[in-house]
Amino acid sequence: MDQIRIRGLRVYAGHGVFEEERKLGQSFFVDAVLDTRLREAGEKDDLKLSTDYGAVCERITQVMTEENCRLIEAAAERTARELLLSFPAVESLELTIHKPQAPIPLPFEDVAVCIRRGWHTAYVALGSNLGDREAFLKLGVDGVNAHPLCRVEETAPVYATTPYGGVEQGEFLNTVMRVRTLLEPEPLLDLLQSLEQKAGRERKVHWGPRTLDLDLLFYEDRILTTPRLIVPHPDMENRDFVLKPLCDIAPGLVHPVSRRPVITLLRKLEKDGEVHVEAGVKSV
Ligand code: A4P
Ligand code: MG
Repeated sequence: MDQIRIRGLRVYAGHGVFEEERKLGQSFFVDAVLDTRLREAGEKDDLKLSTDYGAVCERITQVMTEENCRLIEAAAERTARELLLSFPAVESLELTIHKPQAPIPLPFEDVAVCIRRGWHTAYVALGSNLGDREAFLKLGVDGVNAHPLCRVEETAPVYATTPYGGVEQGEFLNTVMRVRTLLEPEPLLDLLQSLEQKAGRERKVHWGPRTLDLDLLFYEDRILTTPRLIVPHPDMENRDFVLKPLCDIAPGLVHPVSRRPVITLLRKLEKDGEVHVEAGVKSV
């Protein structure tokens, strides 16, 4: 991807473990490499289509000086996050904070931390078959969108679906949303579970009725297995109520394990498997 590069922005700030450092301050130097698309701005010669590097320098200075951190790691983390939130055309960035006057009692030229951070794309399945189902799906979408580090980019149509999994229970409503997020997978799962709780979800029967179920289907093309999280969602291939809305918003998405596009998985399931989708309902 194209880049805007800033090198050696001097910021006088009070980051440090020692009280003296916090009181007196010192010079820090910041380098930022911003990954962003520049072609359109270049072709049209229009600043509005790019990211204003002057504004980026001002934001770095503001964030670095408004709160003192003990560690430059923390200052870097805060600054990277605020830049990604303030400049939405920046997809990811590399941020380096140099502290050449760090209190090290030995001759040295420079010490620095360098971090890479960026937006991630995740797909989340929503399901409800208890109570005001549409309102619970809306709670899921709005709840994710209200988190400061998440944006819901697109929501698929809602489908009425017959229950899958052998438990006798009411009809479901299902959909899928695409989320742009700065959260890592486990904090994103924490958010999803907190919203399930907010919807009054009780975990009684495995695969049983629920006010709101939020499952993480994909997180970029990462393959994860932790005690709390399996990504991609392992049973997705058998669920047309997941694949159908997913294909409405991302038919070409490639499953990183089977390496097949999700539209191929849906076609196969529609041909050989159980069908649960009844009808499209409406948008959340
Ligand atoms: N977990 C692991 N991986 C993930 C992931 N990728 N996303 C863990 C979310 N959670 C993940 O889930 C159990 C544990 O899975 C969580 O604590 C999390 O750490 P749960 O929601 O607490 O419990 P559950 O109901 O037993 O399982 P689950 O997986 O939510 O149920 P399913 O598999 O989603 O099935 N029929 C229709 N038509 N539509 C439906 O939406 N849903 C189910 C529920 C059954 N039948 C359905 C539908
Ligand atoms: Mg679940």
